[in-house]
Amino acid sequence: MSEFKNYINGKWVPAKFGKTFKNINPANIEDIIGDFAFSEQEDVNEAVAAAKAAFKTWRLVPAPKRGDMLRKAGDIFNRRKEELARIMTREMGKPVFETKGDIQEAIDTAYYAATETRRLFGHTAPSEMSNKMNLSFRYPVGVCGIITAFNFPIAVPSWKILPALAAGNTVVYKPSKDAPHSGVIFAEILEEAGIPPGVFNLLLGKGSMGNMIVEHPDVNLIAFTGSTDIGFKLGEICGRTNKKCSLEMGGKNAQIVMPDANFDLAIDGVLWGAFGTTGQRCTATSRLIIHKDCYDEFIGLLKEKAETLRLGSGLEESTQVGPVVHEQQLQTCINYTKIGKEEGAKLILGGERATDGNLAKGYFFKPTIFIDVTKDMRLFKEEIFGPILSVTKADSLEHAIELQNTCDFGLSSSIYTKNVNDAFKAVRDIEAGITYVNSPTIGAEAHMPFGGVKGTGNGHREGGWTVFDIFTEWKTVYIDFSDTLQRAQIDNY
Ligand code: UN1
Repeated sequence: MSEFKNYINGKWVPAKFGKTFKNINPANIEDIIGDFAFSEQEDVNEAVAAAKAAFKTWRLVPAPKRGDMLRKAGDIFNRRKEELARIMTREMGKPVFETKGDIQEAIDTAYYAATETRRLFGHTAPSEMSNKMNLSFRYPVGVCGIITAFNFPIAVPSWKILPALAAGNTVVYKPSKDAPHSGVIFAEILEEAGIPPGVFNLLLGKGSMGNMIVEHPDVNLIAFTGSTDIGFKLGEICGRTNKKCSLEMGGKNAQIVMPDANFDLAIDGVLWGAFGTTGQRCTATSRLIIHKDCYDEFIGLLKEKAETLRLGSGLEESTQVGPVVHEQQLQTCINYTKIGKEEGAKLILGGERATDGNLAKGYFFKPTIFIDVTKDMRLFKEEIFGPILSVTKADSLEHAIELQNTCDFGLSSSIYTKNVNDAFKAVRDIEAGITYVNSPTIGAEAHMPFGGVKGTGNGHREGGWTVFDIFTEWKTVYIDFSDTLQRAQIDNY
């Protein structure tokens, strides 16, 4: 049995009390991936102390030199892409073509962050007074606690860890308990890229250990991706302890289809959006809002194509949809199917566990479509994080946008139409951090801001240039070379 350790202060170490936990392949629960360190408070203390000590020197390494290491990390991700994709698929389920895309996002992020180390622009501005200069620059926050989910086990951590390091912070990273092997590979790659001991530390373990990181007084910043429930709890701790905190949480993303849309394109879009990653994306299309003039026709075509989706182990070439991540998630899908039926929505596809042949060995749930879902139903409102799509009828574009906005979340959104006026109205009026026109709700690119409004986020954006607003503080500098005391707002007016 393989054993996987923590990476603290440049060394691979077991959890202090020697405890471990097992992780299994969700496509075949007889396939045990290994024993992973089960970290507790002592391990957290050690990792945070290492990160705190390393910050003293790492912050002074010239940013472009830090960038050189990140570029190298990007090269290693690229070199290990095939091998790593299979490791990720084995532990979290999505097909290999998707895990390769996940790694590509990390490669893009690494190269982008490396380049930003030569920019990280500040601002200069005129002074109110003579012989005085005003400037401002970014500086690192300190020790960053980074906590992520299983569904993008390389991409999402890379969005946080790589810019954090680029900006001169040090990191304590807790990957999901359902994707710890990917976390181990992440650490291996940063080690090989030459990131010095203590600058990046990996702690494997379960959810409660995340709380210990957030509570630790020497952690200065928390960046979290995961459920809204947990995000809100971590946000409360950060409020109480006055930590900088960036939260990326749930979604209930809708795709709108107008009668003039290219239906083939819109169907491919919604199938990829709803059932890609088995619906386990915060950007997944979990609601489809169809204009009444094409409602019946579009549903007919959608069902026909959705029936052809191939379920299976993500390690098999032909698989389009993998398993859900664990038994609890399977149960959630079963429960929501029951809820949907009780609420009066009409089930037209799936709605049950898939057990044919080898599928019985894993947590497979059939791609599921409910139609005639109304805005008061739980199916319409709650994030399921599984392959369940709710379809709702809209009377007009305005009604479709209103339905899309009737939601506690605001991450991603999409509209399919050929009418440029309708597209721009949707872009303007949809309440979400991301709107796609004629493409699905998933597909964020590394160099653009990523994040959401309402219950999805707390005002931050990862990705692109905006991620540095999370991982840096501003220093404002006034330089007076007048040789006199110039009292601002007093002597000059
Ligand atoms: C997530 O679901 O947590 O746009 C991130 C996308 C991906 C990232 C999703 N590039 O769907």
